[in-house]
Amino acid sequence: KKYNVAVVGATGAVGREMLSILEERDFPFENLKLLASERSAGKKMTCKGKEYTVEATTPESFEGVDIALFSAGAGASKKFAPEAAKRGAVVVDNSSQWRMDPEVPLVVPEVNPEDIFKHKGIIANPNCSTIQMVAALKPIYDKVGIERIVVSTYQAVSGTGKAAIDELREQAKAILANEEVKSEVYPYQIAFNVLPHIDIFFDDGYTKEEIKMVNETKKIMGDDSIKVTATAARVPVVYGHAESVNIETKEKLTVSEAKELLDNAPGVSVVDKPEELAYPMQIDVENNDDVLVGRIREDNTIEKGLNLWIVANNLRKGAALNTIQIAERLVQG
Ligand code: A2P
Ligand code: 11C
Repeated sequence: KKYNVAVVGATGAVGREMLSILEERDFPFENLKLLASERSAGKKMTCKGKEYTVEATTPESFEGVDIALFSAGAGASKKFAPEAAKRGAVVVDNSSQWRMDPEVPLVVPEVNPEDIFKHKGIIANPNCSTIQMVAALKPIYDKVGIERIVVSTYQAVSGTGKAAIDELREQAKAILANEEVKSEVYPYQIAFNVLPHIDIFFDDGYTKEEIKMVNETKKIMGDDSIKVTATAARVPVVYGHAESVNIETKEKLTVSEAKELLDNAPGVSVVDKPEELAYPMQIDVENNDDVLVGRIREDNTIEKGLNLWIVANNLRKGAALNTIQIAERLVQG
């Protein structure tokens, strides 16, 4: 069977990756509809060698659509995902809009694939920094349990979107040319700088990105008792998020046991040979879909603890690929 697929936000940083991944993985689509805002209507884009014309998104865009892949921001998802679902499409939504809705499954296929089939028209794709962390921690959780997670992130500007990629490149050029630096996407210069700030601030001092990691981890793992605390930072990197993750496990897990578990985990690769200076880096995931884990060490300050360094491509495993993997499971039934 072949499906009528719509990509909402097709012109964006994640939408473009979605088109590449639909092509690379030969997703069984019959018709493909590329949707974006009115600004992009009429623009041409190609997928599997065929040219498509981008259309402005309206509720009627979803007539006859079987699967709608959304990555056009929370506002567009709020407005259009229910319209798509109402017309019989299954929405796989990459925005933060529906993730914590109790009616909406929040899925990482390596972690909780069974939740896909509980959907009522909308399935949510988690935040990129959550996806790579839970994909790596799930095998450890299943084996020895996890009491507490302390995570600090080093996130690429592509997580913000295309405008932020342009801003980083332009600022870097301006600085090297001794020209004036303009910051429009971020409140401060991002080139040659690090911002301990992703998404909006809440009254308690945490950012929304940090709280997404806390809440989404519990929901995906199906365990509210896991303690999670996060600090999210933006670094001047284009593709790939890195995370320093400290975990306290319920039972003891040695470094070699952890390496073996992770080596056998789907979608995860261990890159951890300090003697050869082999560790995961953001430059390694530009063309690698796996979640890379390295720097695996025992935390000697507690009885049962590990430190890990986790890196993945935020636009692919963190967004477009995970979304399409959900759609693949959905059509496999
Ligand atoms: P457009 O290119 O027409 O602005 P990014 O995350 O890279 O900034 O991309 C955001 C994507 O979401 C783009 O494809 C953008 O389209 C799309 N988009 C933004 N707002 C809307 C909206 N209200 N309805 C549909 N698509 C939207
Ligand atoms: C970032 N994690 O890197 C964000 C991007 O909740 O879908 C994704 C925001 C979200 O900026």
